[in-house]
Amino acid sequence: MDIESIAKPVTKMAMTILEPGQVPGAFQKAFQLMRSGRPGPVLLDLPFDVQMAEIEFDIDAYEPIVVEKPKASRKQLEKALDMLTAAERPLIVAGGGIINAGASAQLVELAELLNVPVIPTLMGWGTIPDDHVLMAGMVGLQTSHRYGNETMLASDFVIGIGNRWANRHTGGLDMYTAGRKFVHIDIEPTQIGRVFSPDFGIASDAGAALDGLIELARERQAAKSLPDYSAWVAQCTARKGSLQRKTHFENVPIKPQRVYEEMNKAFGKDTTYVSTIGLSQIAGAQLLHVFGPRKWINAGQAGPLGWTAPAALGVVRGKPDETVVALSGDYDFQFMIEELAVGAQFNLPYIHVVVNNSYLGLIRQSQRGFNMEQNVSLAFENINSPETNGYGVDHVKVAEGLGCKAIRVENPSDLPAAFDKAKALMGEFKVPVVVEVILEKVTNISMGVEINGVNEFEDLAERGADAPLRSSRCWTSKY
Ligand SMILES: Cc1ncc(C[n+]2csc(CCOP(=O)(O)OP(=O)(O)O)c2C)c(N)n1
Ligand SMILES: [Mg+2]
Repeated sequence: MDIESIAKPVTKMAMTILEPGQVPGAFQKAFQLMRSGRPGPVLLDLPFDVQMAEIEFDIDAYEPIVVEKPKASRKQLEKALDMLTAAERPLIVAGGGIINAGASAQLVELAELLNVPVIPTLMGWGTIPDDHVLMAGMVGLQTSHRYGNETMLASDFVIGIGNRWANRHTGGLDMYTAGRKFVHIDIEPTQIGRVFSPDFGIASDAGAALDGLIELARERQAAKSLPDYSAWVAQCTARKGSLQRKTHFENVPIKPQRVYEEMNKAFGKDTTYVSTIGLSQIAGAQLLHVFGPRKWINAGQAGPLGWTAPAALGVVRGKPDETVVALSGDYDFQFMIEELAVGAQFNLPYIHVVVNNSYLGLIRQSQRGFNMEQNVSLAFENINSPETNGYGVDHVKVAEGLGCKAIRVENPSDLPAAFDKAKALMGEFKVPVVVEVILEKVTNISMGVEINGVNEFEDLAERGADAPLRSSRCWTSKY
């Protein structure tokens, strides 16, 4: 099988090593490539005869090839900062490159020095904590906040750092770019100008750029030459206070918005969420709160169904002392459900919230208007598990059969007790604990095709009690 050709489009390098003498060099190259620029996988295929061959190799004399990271120069950063400070309503778009660079603290420091609001992307979520006064909301067509989109539309300048202007962040480019100037900083030079031409682009590691910008901002602060953005920040904060979605629904079957409200209540700021795709990814990003880098582990726009469970196991392994909460739709969960047994076998405890709408909900929503809903239902009459009540697979039985613990919730008022019990079970049995929430089957989650045209299908928050777990510091007296 020609695995090299199969893997090429989804790796940074794919190579079948045919000569044993090429092994050291191929590994040397592979390690350098996977770590340079935007990190990513490489594939080395070792045929059996190459695996078994003996070669001359002196490990003591081996040197890895240095991973070079481009660094913005002072001159470039001066220009970027001049452009920012010439603006009246600037924003920083913070991408996942900042997390990769381990530079979230510098991002917050720069934002505070300049007093400029920050829009994290889906992959940059957590670079600035959700309850920080300068966290201005996420922007986009799906995983975004109402206040984030309004703030982007009100801005006149954007500096993007470690981001890629993904189409679900920008929506239509005319709407996204009209009336504002852009600076783009990314580690990968070919990303600059790929989506639209910025007014100024810099190829740089996000951490190096932030360090340089902080130095300049400090100098200008000392010289009292930084503009005062407090009025603009106050406008952004007011939008954050007034443009919320309602979460406090009491319906049975449960509305998804309520699940996220209860999750925000049940899980502390140290929680790491893991999510992949579907309406749960979208609604989760709209309504959950994330308070630090690497606390939102997400497949971004790739969205490979089934990723959540194995990814969560990896996160538990990587962060053994932290609370890990995975979030899946019913189909995402079923895709790799057998991985739960790995968690049971190796004592990898986490809570897996399964929001079961008995539908491929995102697909159903996208097919509205085509009368195709019957093709995407996951429900069946499970006559041997009548308690599933038309919702198909008995996830509680399957999870228990795989050595895990599981709880089913059908009433929103039972959610707090279920999350408490899940935490206790996780502590006692050291296995994955599934909390299956039976949702209403048909829900449409906010989305649209332009950032000024996101459709809201549910009621919006009109008073504080409608959205009691909004980012508290930023909820103004309007309600
Ligand atoms: C491997 C794979 N196949 C197909 C898709 C397309 N897809 C995206 S969301 C979705 C439905 C997901 O259903 P579920 O996990 O129940 O989530 P819901 O939208 O109902 O919350 C599908 C089929 C995908 N992202 N990945
Ligand atoms: Mg579903």
